[in-house]
Amino acid sequence: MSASAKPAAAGQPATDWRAAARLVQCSRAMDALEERELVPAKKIFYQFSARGHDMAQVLLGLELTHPKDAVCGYYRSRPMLLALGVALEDALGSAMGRAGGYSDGRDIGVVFNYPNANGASALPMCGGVGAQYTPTAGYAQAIEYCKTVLSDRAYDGAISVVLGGDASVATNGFGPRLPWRRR
Ligand SMILES: Cc1ncc(C[n+]2csc(CCOP(=O)(O)OP(=O)(O)O)c2C)c(N)n1
Repeated sequence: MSASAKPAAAGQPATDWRAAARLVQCSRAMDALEERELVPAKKIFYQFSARGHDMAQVLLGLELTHPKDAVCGYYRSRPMLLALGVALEDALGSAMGRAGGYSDGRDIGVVFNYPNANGASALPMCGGVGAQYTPTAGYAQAIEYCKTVLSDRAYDGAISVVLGGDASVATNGFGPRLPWRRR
């Protein structure tokens, strides 16, 4: 079962508020289930609630309708991944270290890698705070390269999106990208 119900890709689609509400409620229900039952039962070892981040991520994720769009997030980015089309059982299975997650139980469950043949992808994430900015800048450069050097029209209009906490902008992963630090 997928929690996603994307609006039509053509033109400028209106927000599908029913899909958005369902995704936000799914995200909150998963956080609550983990916090109240799965962490106390030691069936999950890492829980990073996305509560309060969920609505903005879902609305942003539903807008990423270009097949070459990509987003890199961090450990609170599950609502975005649900909006991109990740199945609920995969999202939960990953956190529980079960088969069916992104790496069949070989990741820590809260960071994602979602190559999406049907729409926007999630670039590989990691738990290092600030590590998401460099791959996102690299993907933006790749979009520009494909458009201007390779003349690949498939990348016209594609964007590269990053999510991060406020403290992450103090890390070296973010800092070198600031223009006044470029020398
Ligand atoms: C490079 C690095 N340093 C420290 C940590 C430990 N750590 C995990 S979460 C966190 C706080 C990050 O705060 P912020 O970026 O504001 O995100 P928030 O969790 O508040 O949404 C820290 C320091 C880490 N994961 N990676």
